[in-house]
Amino acid sequence: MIWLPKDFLLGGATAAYQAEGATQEGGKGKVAWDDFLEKQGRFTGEPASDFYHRYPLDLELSEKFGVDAIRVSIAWSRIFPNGDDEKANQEGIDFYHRLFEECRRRKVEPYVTLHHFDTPNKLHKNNDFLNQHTIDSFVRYAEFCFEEYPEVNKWITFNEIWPVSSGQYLLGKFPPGITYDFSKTFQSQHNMMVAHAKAIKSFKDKKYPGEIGIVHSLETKYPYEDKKENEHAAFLMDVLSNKFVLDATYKGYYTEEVMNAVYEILEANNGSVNITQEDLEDLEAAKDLNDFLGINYYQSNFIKAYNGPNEISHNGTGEKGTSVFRLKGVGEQMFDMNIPRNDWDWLIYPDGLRDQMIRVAKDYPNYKKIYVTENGMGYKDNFDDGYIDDTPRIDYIRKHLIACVEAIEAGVNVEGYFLWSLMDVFSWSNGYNKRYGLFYVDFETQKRFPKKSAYWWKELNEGRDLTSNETKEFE
Ligand code: BGP
Repeated sequence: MIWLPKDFLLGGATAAYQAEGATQEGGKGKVAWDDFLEKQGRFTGEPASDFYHRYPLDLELSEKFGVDAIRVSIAWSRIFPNGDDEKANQEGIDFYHRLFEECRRRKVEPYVTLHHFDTPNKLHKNNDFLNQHTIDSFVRYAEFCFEEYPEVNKWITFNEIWPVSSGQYLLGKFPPGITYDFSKTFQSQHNMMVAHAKAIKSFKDKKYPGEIGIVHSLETKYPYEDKKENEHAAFLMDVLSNKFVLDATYKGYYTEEVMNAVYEILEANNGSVNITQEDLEDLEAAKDLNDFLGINYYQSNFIKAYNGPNEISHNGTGEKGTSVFRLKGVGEQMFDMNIPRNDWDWLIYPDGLRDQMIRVAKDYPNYKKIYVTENGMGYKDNFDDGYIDDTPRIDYIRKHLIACVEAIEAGVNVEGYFLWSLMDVFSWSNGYNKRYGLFYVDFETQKRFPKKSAYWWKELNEGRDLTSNETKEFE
């Protein structure tokens, strides 16, 4: 038998822009995504899951189906419409008080993120986190929220530094849509880490109640086949997307090994990064203040050495086999492996989650505790008159929870798991056909329908038994 520990938290995750909709309501300011998506013309952040109006329903479902906690994010531009306004927007402030009150009523603990991909448009247009003014404005906004919402016990500064920076400046799938700019990618990662460090320092100095942490997306990088050059490529990819931000979080500086890799990548791509003494002092002062680390984990990658031109083709449609990811002087991601993958070419590899957690605990012994803050399976659910059989998703979740149990057995302090996503939400680069939720959302009527996984989840939370293998494997 495989048992999930009794006090292991089982939560569901959402994010403001992906769930709330109501992008023009309640005095909300614009974010860069509004125009970016409009211009792309495929889908927009409307209506999303209309969480702005329907949060009581989603919290009622959470209570009913054994969801102990919910990740939500505050939309910065609901509080400060331009990001740096002198006066905060009362309607936005009140909305989150109502939301947290409803969480309390339903006994669902909110884990609240301050930045989930949605810098207010005015700051974004002025170079987003490449600009010192955005760092200062973020810290001011964070302090405002700490002061305003004492009812919140769990704070997260940033959701996923690397995907933001790479989405904006490497892949170009996030606004402003810039590609292959390694300087901006490293600089914005570093600057967001400085903003994080300043925010948690202030949180601790002013002795606000509760805990605070950060969420990183950590995909484990394995060498493709047992070759020396592939091992090095996997290491470079690991630094680029994992170790650079982990060092900043827990060491308070970048180790020589990491900086050598950073310079190697930058040299191959004619880039540079500016890390000042003052920045390093900020990182150093914050390195032991993280109460927890959130790990978002969806996939692992197998990396082959690569020195050709940069080439990324992002699969944003669910047409299996269309992904390409090759970075000059870094490596190439291999997709056609003997490992199951979803329609978006994400390799389903639960061992990678276990290995990643063990690595964090080993390399960063001051980590305190880990939550898996996102994990889940993008799937084209079949509605079938309201009977939604998402057996492959159940299998996916079960296997990743087993990976958590294995990490715990190996001595890692893992205290909870948040499924991405609580209900179906809008996906940044895929729109509305990539579903993740326990609850199916009919985006036209905004009705919710519990999927098979929701019933399984409820039973799991009550019984804590992960052994059941009645679920079928992925093809
Ligand atoms: C994470 C983000 C989430 C969510 C998830 C799934 O990187 O934190 O916001 O979008 O990925 O990604 P996608 O919607 O691209 O499938």
